[in-house]
Amino acid sequence: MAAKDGWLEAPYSLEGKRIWIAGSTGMVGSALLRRLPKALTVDRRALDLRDQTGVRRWVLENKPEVIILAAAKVGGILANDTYPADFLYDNLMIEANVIHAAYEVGVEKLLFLGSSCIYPKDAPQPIKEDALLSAPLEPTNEAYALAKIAGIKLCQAYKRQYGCSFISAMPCNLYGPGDQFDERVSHVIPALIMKAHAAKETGAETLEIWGSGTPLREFLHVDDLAEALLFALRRYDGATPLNIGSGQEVSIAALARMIADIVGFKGKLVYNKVYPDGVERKMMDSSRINQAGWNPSIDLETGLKVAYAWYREQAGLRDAA
Ligand code: GFB
Repeated sequence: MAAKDGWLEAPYSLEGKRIWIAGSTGMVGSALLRRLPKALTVDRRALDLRDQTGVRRWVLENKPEVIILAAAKVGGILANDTYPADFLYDNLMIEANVIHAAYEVGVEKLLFLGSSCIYPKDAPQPIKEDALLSAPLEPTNEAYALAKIAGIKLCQAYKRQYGCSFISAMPCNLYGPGDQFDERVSHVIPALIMKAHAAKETGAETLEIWGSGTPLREFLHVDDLAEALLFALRRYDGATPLNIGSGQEVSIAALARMIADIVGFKGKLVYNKVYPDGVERKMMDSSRINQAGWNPSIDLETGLKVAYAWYREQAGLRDAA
């Protein structure tokens, strides 16, 4: 039974449950799979989550009892701004198909993952959950944000109309092992790790940073997020989405300096204002989950070192640093 503010009096047990991690090859999904190695997974070549018939069939055949919906089309500021149709369509289809199939098969619990970009561009900071839909969105990621808002609303609607235990979590900007290292789609951390490493290797004198360097971002290591999601699955059953942030805010300029130092790039950082800054600030208020007992454990500098080590490892660059 849900007690105050959606927190359960007795935790929900995941022990022995058939848990499906939808999106198990992504950064968040693989962090969850490291913690839930027996979870059900399905390869994207075997099941396209945008295919309603395929998703319905797979879910009815595999009968998960718990679903973590970590599958999404994601990308950095430029990818979001360049491909709004893909970000809106793919994410709407994935969410609608998985959430409806979860209802049809009668799962005990579903956790949907959103993003801090669902909140208004000029939301009061730190952003509380009740800022949702109170003002216009940031234009560079409006399509993705609208899709994620639709996902939250689907969870709330199935909960209200059918009593489903569908909850949603809103992480801040994430990074860590399994991130997308591809300049066209990367978020800022993998992009700068990749660019700083290449600049060091080629002996370049400058490193190009997009935008002005002044925007502030809150970053959370994906392993911290995975712990928070398991915490929420066991302890939370509220309709209101749950903010999950690190509480640590940094400017893009300071982040770029940190990454350059970790990678060992000694040249100059050059800001290219042709590229968008995006929202100036999006620091979330995560006090609800903090007060319930979850707190992050990986500070940004430690996490960046781990992310750089992972990048070198997977790119076969063991001797490069
Ligand atoms: O991480 P990022 O792409 O996402 O960019 P957003 C964050 C900031 O870093 C922006 C700057 O101000 C960028 O201009 N930046 C500097 C760079 N250099 C680079 C670079 O080389 N690559 C990238 N990508 N950025 C995304 C949303 O917004 O955040 C998504 O578009 C999602 O929808 C995600 O919400 C978490 O924080 O601006």
